[in-house]
Amino acid sequence: MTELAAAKAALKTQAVETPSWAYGNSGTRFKVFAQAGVPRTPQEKLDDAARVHEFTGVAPTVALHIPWDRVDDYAALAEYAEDRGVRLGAINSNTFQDDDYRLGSICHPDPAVRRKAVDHLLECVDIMDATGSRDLKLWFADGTNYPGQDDVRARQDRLAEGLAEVYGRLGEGQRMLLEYKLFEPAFYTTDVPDWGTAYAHCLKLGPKAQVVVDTGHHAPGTNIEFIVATLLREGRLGGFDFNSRFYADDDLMVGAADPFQLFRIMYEVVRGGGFTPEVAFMLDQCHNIEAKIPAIIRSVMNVQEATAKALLVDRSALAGAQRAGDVLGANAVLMDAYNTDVRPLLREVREEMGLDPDPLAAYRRSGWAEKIAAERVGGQQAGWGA
Ligand code: PSV
Ligand code: MN
Repeated sequence: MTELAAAKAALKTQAVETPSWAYGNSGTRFKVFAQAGVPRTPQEKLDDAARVHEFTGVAPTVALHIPWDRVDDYAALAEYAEDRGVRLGAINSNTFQDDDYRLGSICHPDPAVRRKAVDHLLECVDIMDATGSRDLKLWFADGTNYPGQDDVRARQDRLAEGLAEVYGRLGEGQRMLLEYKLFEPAFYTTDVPDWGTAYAHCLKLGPKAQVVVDTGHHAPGTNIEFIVATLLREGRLGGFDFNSRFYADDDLMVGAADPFQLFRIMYEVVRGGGFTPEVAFMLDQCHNIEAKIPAIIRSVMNVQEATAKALLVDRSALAGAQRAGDVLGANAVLMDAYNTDVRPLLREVREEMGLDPDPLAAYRRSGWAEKIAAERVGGQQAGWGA
């Protein structure tokens, strides 16, 4: 197989998971802007996600967020998804929206609050049993705002204890993905602020505990691809929450702020053998001012473009230049791949998959946006936090 054919074959196997919350209304702490046609139910979110998969061919699963996507019958929801050609993906827990969590959840000083948080996580594993989901995604808003507010070491002990209980509940083939975030909502200390802390906890827990890299959760200037390379090397990269940031946790479309960074990350993924189903490629985005479904399609396409460029890196030429200490030559190999216009290649890939080569145009022509705007009238629109 030529290198191009191999790249095409790999691109056809790509899977990008879309987040249920990206289909709902979102905003900032200043304003949530409502949009016409936004889903009112988890089922309607799945209807929209099915369109993204229909037009891109590479978005077969949808992440749920509990309690935002709470339903009475999760097995029925999984069936609903399958009837529409998609599947339910990671279950995202939420231990940040109750008044009880003012001082934290799993790290809270009060054991009763910790119990409540861990019970929620255990409930999420029950949901995974019903949906057939493999991954439990854990992000904790836990931390402190003021020096001295709590014992930061004791908080680590509480975290370890809670995580161990949930780990013990994981079934065959299930995993927990521990997500880190530098700051926010806590402003002084965060209990899982970085990949090192997440990795240390995962290492103690065992192989079913993996680190998830949310691209928006780093300090400016952080070399994320190095973190990716390291976690892959250690067998602990469970997945990504893709999005873009200019300033902090902006949750903009992946590849919008820094497509070169996304390429560098995807190159390390490919280089490190991470382009497999063992690594979950998820979006974690909020489309506050732009139309949601086209923005999600655009995001999936941005991931495809970065992946295609990463797959096109001439690895043997690169290795040769690196061995020879040819600094400029090695850099040129990487830049050649990055500067390749892969859009014609991806159009071909889509045509070979029986898809329209232009997913955004195909979506626009489908009339789905007009249909949902006309039909989804009344009821409570889904929104961040609802
Ligand atoms: C936290 O900022 C986070 O990235 C976590 O993944 C949450 O589950 C998600 O955002 C909620 O949008
Ligand atoms: Mn995230």
